[in-house]
Amino acid sequence: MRISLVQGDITEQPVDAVVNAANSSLLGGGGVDGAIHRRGGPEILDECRRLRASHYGGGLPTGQAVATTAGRLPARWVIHTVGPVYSASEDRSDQLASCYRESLRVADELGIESIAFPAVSAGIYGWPVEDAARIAVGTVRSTPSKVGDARFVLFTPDAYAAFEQVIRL
Ligand code: AR6
Repeated sequence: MRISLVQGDITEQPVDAVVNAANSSLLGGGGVDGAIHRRGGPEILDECRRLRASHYGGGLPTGQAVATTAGRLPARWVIHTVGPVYSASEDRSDQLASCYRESLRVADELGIESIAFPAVSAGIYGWPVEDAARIAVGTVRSTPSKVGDARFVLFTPDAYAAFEQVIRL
């Protein structure tokens, strides 16, 4: 698997799947979630609503991932995953790692070749970006998958710099 970094907006990535840092309601929100629904259009929310009704009435659990159409995005699929809210008193790293592992598992189920990840939990959910980057890169590197092209798409220069530090190691 080739792992690369891009600074920019994940909604512009022409990849098979973009990963969304969603919340368990699957009904949208701010940050990258808001951007994906805005740019992708209502088809994504329609499918999220159907998934809630059929499988996730209680919400998509933290650390899990599920795919929908990508609507009008230049991608084929959106893989929604729910990161943990950062806690200084409890180590939730396994849940964050699970987001990346489960997204890759769903990607393999779909048979896709390229995937773009945001820095899950590193925005509204408050995860320190250096630590989020270490978990993200470490997990994607160590997870066996048939995906050939995995990109981390970082919105801010700070997030890009943090991922760049980690990826060199
Ligand atoms: N492309 C790539 N990265 C982005 C974009 C974008 N268009 N927009 C923001 N980011 P966040 P979380 C970065 O807050 O911390 C939502 O309300 C952002 O700079 O989107 O997992 C959900 O519904 C940060 O580095 O996700 C949940 O309620 C990273 O994406 C909650 O926020 C993640 O920030 C999830 O919080």
